[in-house]
Amino acid sequence: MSKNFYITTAIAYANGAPHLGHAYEAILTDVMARFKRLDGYNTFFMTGMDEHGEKVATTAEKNGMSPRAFTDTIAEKFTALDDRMNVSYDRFIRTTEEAHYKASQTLWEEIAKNGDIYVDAYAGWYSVRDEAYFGEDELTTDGSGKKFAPSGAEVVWKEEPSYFFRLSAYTQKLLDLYEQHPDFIEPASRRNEILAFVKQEGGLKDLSISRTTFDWGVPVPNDPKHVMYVWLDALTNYITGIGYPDTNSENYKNFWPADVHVIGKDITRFHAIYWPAFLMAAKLPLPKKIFAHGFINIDGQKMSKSLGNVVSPGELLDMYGVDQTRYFLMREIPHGQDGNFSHEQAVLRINSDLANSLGNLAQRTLSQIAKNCGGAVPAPGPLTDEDRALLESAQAKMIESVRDEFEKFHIHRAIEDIMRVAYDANAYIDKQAPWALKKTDVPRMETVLYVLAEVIRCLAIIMQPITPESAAKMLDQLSVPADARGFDTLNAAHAIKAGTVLPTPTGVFPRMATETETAKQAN
Ligand code: ME8
Repeated sequence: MSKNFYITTAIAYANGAPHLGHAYEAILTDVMARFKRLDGYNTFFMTGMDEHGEKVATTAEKNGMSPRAFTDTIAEKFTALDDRMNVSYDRFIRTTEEAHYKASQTLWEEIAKNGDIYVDAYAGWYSVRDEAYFGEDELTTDGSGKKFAPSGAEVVWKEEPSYFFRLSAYTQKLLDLYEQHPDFIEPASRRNEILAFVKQEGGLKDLSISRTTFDWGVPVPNDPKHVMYVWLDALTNYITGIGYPDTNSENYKNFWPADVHVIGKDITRFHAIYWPAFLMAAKLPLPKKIFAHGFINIDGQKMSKSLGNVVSPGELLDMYGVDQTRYFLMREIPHGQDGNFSHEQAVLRINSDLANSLGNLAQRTLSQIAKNCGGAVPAPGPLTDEDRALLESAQAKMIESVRDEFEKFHIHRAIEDIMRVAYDANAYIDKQAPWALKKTDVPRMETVLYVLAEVIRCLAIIMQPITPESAAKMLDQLSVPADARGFDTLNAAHAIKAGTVLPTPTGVFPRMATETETAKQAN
């Protein structure tokens, strides 16, 4: 039986071009999806666009376009960026798809059947930027009479007829869920926030789930004056994309419940409270985990249009390259915490880890094999303890610790484990000095180069999720067949074979000039 794995990103609002936060989330999710695929899982990775709601409708109007024509232009930007970043999604869902209307309306009807929807009138505060309702006690004022949501967005008073979801009935059920599945919300800091919110005095309040003052949304079944609250429709994307309401479809049976929804910390409440409550009401299984990543700051400051420090993903990809950008974001942003982007730090990491450590190791080893072993992997002689220790650390051992770290979304730690092997291999090559052995002990030189070729094979295989293109190049240079690149080959039984003919090596990870070097060149 194959093991299945279903992972999603949040679906981005179609109200502007993708920013670095979107790029980070797509890459993080892609790295995990690729890891699982290589680890033998039948994986489904979904990402997409959240196209309805007041925020999108207003932005489209400002641009003089119909919402649909406007969101088409935005969806194109997101898919182009994903494709450029090698984000290997299986499905890019758009909430304007016909199938999604059907799924959202069916989910609504199921919830209604359970008696959890009623009609009333909403009177309260709403933040269009967050597309969220807030209680008076959650707001702040600045003295001018304006009120603000915790995100800093201004709230407006809304009064309109509305359908409500009986969220209050799920307070205890949600608390039970968090208790029975302590890792349902990760990291723990986010879990604690949610617990505090659900445990608030009086429990959860019922949620307004329809709007009547605009029409850019999924019509409410049998009452088309109302469109669904955008979050109800948006969250449903996670089941639309795998075939809901056809619960007998192949994808639905394989992939629901999802293994993990990867989201940013600002939208934890919607995923950890509303989404499981809607699913409970519709009597559907719940996702296994909500992983909330942190935010990216620029040079220590929050990225914001008003601060003028918004870094576009395109700029980074142009400047550093795709794999380098992926590597840097995964290496620098610790599990679930905010991370910082700085140009200095990016260049430092790219040079020290990718160029000087991995790239240089491959270049030194492969050029010596080309020059001194006739371009074919040499045959090893008897192994020393040092040879064996290095080989073992790169073969079965490395994947074990890296897998453990991935399970916990500790990708920066997994990378540390991988880099440790690369540093050790560099120390080994320096100490063994195969270039000197060439004159004194050719069989030993061959053994050393063999050990290194095998260690590079393992490193390249395990780096595939993080730096897919460069890892593939390294594996091509070692003539590793395309069907022998899964994690099941990370062991001695699949070690590189002596006599394998290798193509002429070329550099994989170029070194970047630091700012001081660039400045010197300019003078
Ligand atoms: O919230 N750093 O869409 P969105 C890291 N449509 N991540 C960030 C970020 C930053 N600076 N800014 C935003 C929405 N994100 C809804 C989701 S899901 C059913 C509906 C993350 O375009 C954010 O946390 O505002 C979210 O996970 C994703 O980018 C899309 O944000």
